[in-house]
Order: sequence, then C-alpha cells, then structure tokens
Amino acid sequence: MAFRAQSPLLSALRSAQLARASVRFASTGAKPLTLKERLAELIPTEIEKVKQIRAEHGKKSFGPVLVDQLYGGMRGLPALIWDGSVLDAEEGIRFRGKSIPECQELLPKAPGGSEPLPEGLFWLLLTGEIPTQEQVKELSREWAARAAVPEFVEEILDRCPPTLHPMSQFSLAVTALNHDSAFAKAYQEGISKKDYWQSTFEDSMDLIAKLPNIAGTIYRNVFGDGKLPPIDPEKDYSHNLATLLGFDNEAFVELLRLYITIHSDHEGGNVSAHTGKLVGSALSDPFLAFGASLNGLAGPLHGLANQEVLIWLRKMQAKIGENASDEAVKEYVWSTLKAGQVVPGYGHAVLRKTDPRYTAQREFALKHMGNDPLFKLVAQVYSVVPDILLEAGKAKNPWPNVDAHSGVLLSHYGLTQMQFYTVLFGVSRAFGVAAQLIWDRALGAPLERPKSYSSDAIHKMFKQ
Ligand code: CMX
Repeated sequence: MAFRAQSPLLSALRSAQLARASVRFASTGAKPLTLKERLAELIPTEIEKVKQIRAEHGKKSFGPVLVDQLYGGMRGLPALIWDGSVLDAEEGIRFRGKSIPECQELLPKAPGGSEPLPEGLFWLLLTGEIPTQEQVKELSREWAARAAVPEFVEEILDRCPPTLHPMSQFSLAVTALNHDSAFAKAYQEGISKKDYWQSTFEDSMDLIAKLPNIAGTIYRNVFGDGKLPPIDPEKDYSHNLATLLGFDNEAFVELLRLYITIHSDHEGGNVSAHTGKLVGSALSDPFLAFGASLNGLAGPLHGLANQEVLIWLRKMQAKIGENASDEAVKEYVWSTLKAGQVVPGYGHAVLRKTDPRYTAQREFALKHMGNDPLFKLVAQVYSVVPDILLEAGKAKNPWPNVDAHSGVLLSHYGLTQMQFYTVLFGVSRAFGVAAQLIWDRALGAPLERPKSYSSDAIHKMFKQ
C-alpha cells in the first residue's frame, strides 16, 4: 500500500506519542525526569497540536447557542478547553482518559496501601502519564520541602475569630500567599510570554505544598489547641495532611489519598475550576486565581454541599431518631422539598447517573465501616431519595453526587466538625486548578471575555 501524506494534525499527534514514549526511555536512565523536566518536553508538541487543531478546525461550529443557555447558567455550552479531565453525563469523570477504578489500579500507592497517591494523580493530570514509584516519592519530598507557610500568613490565621468560616480563612490565607508569587515577580521583571508556565509551575507547586499547613492551622485554631506538629519529609502528602490535622490512623490516611484523588478535578466548567481558569486568564498568579476558586467552592450548591449533607443528616436523626424506618426518612425528604430547600448531595449540573466519586466512597465505606450507623443512614437515603426527586419532577438528575458521601467517612474517623469539610475539598481541588493554570500559561490561553446580552437585545433579535 502506498504511503498517504499525513495531515499536519496527525503528525502532531504522532509526535505527541513519540514524546510520550521518550518518558519511558528517559525514565530508564540513571535519574528519572522530574515533573517539570517532563512538562518542558511535552509543551512544544502540545503547542503545535493546538495550532494545528485551530488551523484545521478553527472556523467549524459546535452547533447553535440557545437563548435558554444564556439564561440557564450556560448548561452544556461548549466554551472551554481542558485536557486534564473530562466528565461524561452517564459515566462520570475520567482523568486523562482514566476512570476512578483505573486510577485506583494504575497510580502508585504507598507501601502497604491500596488507594492511589494524589502525587501520582497530579502527575497524570499534568502529563497524561502514570509516574513511577520513584517519581511520586520525589514529588512527596518536594512538596514537604516547600510546605512552610510565611509567618505573616500564620498570623493572619491566628487573628481570625474562630467564628469565621474555615473556608473564608482558607481563602484569605491562600490569597495572601501571593506576597511571594514567583509568577507575579517574574511578570514585573518583564519575562517573555513563552516562559509564563515556568513560574506558574513553581507557584502551583508551592500552593499545593503549603495547603496541608494552612488547613492544619485552621483546623487546630478553630477546633483544637492551635499547635501544629512538623511535616515529615519522608512521608507522602496525605500522611502529612492527616498528621497536621491530628490523625494518625492509617485507614484515615488511606481515605485522604482516595478523597484528594477523586475531588481533584471535574473537568473545566464547574464553578471552582472555571473560576480559577477565568481569574488566571487575567494573569493573576496561581494564589489569586485559586483563592477565587475557593470562594466559589464555598457555595452550598458546590463544595459546601458536603457540610450541608452532614448538617441535614444530623437534623434528620434528631427529628426521626436513629434506625428510623424508610417511611420516616421519606417523609423527612419530602418535608425538605416542601420547605423549598434542595436535598443536599443529590443532583448535578452535568451528571445523569450516580456519581462514580460517590460509588468509590461507598465502596471504601463498605470495606472499612460497614456497620457505622451514619453510613447506614447514607445508604438508606440513597435507597429513597432518587424516587422522591423523580416524583417531585424538577431535578434533572435524581442521583447522589460526591458530597452525599464524603462527610460520613470523615466523621467515622473522628473528623466530626462539618464546617471544615469543604476545606478538604479545597485542598484536593487545588490539584486540578493548578494543573489547568500551568497548561493555560504554557499554551498561551488568552484573557477570557465572553459576550453578555441584555434581555431587550434578545427580544429585538428574535422579534418577527
Ligand atoms: N433537591 C431539590 N431540588 C433540586 C435538586 C435537589 N438535590 N437538584 C436540582 N433541584 C431542582 C433545582 O433547584 C431546580 O429547581 P428550580 O427549577 O426551582 O430552579 C430544578 O431542580 C432543576 O435543576 P437541575 O437542572 O436538575 O440542576 P442544576 O443543574 O440547576 O443544579 C445542582 C445542579 C447540583 C446545583 C442541584 O442539583 C442542587 O442544588 N443539588 C443540591 C446541592 C448539591 O448537592 N450540590 C453539590 C454538587 C456537586 C459539587 O459541585 O460539589
């Protein structure tokens, strides 16, 4: 068969494959590549790929934009590019093409552990590749080395009243880290656009590395004695986070590894991921961008739902007692709906099936805490709520999302302070937002500026 000329897009994709193969080659040498070195190898090929896609398909349409989408929170509007994770309405999230069970199987684990290390997930989000055990170990060490928080940020947290919500404290501290931003400094010094990604990478690594100390300080200031133990440079990220929160149970550490992995990213359009991308597009540094993400995550329709679920379950228990019948639970769910409130932890803007992040947590619970009364209630709620939401007829998705299950797992191990739950979601979401910011700066993503219309303009546009 004669050789056919390859389209420029095909040859760009082929070079991407070759670049991917080179990681294995490089990794067999004496010293494996660091994450930054590997990224530096991948970026030119990706830039070329995007150029080719735009040259070949740039003027093609995705279909019509409906007026309903302008009024309806832009549901389903194709508007963003992010390769790190993609959300399918029926199947749920895939990180660089890998489902949650595949990540659980393929990503490196701690010795004796069975849940994926979030270090590996970050590597996967950034490169599309599964790192070696040695590479994740290096990443754990690097984050431990960068973990210290500036004294003035600690002071800001120490001065917060314990009544200030942990998410507000979290956002304040993250925003204040911008004081030492490598990107902001390099920008002031006039770096070239093509180098933006490098200082964004440094800031992103610092951001992720410092979050356990920030979360630990908030937790201990609000709920404990304010004293933090040191980070252990030989332990992984989740182990150090657990220690800083005051937990030494290995099963809790395993839970954090799974928790961070599954909460890290949920494609580009959700409020926290999109906010980070949007703010980053103004070339605000990763601390400013992620601080903004956290403020979005702190809303009850997004990340705060994990707090709301536990509050709702506790109120239900107080009202109908423990070991209540299905009938009593159903009645309580109906009373929530009739009061004009949402059932927290249920429904989703994209998903139309049970969230696989819910399923992964349910499997963890079945393995580690099958007899926990609160887990049994969560399972009972799962057996009654979808039918009720279907019967009520409003929610497009009657199935549980990630937040319906996370609180009960944390509470089982003694982390019972639900106002803190969204902080752990925030620590996890930094992985996805940071990965996205690095790639946006590497690919030269422009300032975001969609067009808004007035209702009068819409009216005039379609008047017969
Ligand atoms: N309980 C009661 N009503 C619900 C509902 C729920 N769990 N989920 C959706 N609805 C209602 C909506 O409030 C909306 O009512 P109105 O028409 O009166 O405004 C109607 O059903 C249609 O909404 P939808 O198209 O199905 O859902 P949206 O895409 O607008 O919203 C979400 C998605 C997640 C905000 C919504 O399902 C919800 O409020 N769920 C409860 C809060 C929650 O669990 N949030 C966490 C989501 C995951 C995360 O981001 O962490």
